[in-house]
Amino acid sequence: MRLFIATCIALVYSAFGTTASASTFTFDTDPFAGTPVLTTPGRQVVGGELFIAFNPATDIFALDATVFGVGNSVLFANDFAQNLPVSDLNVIVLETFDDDNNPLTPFGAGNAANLIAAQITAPGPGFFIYFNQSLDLPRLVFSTDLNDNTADLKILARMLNLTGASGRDALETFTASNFSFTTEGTSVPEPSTLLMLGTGAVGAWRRVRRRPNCV
Ligand SMILES: [Ca+2]
Ligand SMILES: [Ca+2]
Ligand SMILES: [Ca+2]
Repeated sequence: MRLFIATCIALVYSAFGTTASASTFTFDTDPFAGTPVLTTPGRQVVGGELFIAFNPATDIFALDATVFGVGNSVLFANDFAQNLPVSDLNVIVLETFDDDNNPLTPFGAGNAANLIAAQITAPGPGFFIYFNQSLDLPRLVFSTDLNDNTADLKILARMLNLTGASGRDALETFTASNFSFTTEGTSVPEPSTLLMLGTGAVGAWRRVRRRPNCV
């Protein structure tokens, strides 16, 4: 019996492990809401990003295609700036980690965006991941126009687990599978509906909790 229970616990743990290791990070709200960024001339970089742990082997960024104004298809490249395709691109993982080989001028989101803008020639919004030299970790960024070195930027996330040399090495393992464009933003429920849904969800959870068939 003891062995049986131990086996059950092990199975539960392994099932949990599988589920917990695949995370989806959803971004479906206006990145510049409440800011004058888009009507202010030149580039502004807006922070306030999510602090996350991201596993490129399993995890996904779910990005609302309507909210961000991108097409329905992820057009992906993971490369050094000078090797990026010049068009048909809306998600970039930038393997270039510095633009002047000088640590006294830390490589930031603006530097990364400039390298990308210099390479590509087709206008359009998009996302990029770059390695921030000061923070020593990668960040996910939205650009209103990847082609334009004055486009506004919103930092969406920083990946706290991908620091240092191993974090830089991890960037090359990102693929298109780590990104999903969704269209949920077109059917976001009204706040009152959300409140009702929330109450219902809590009720459902309580009903599940009261079920006696859990051993
Ligand atoms: Ca601006
Ligand atoms: Ca530098
Ligand atoms: Ca350009």
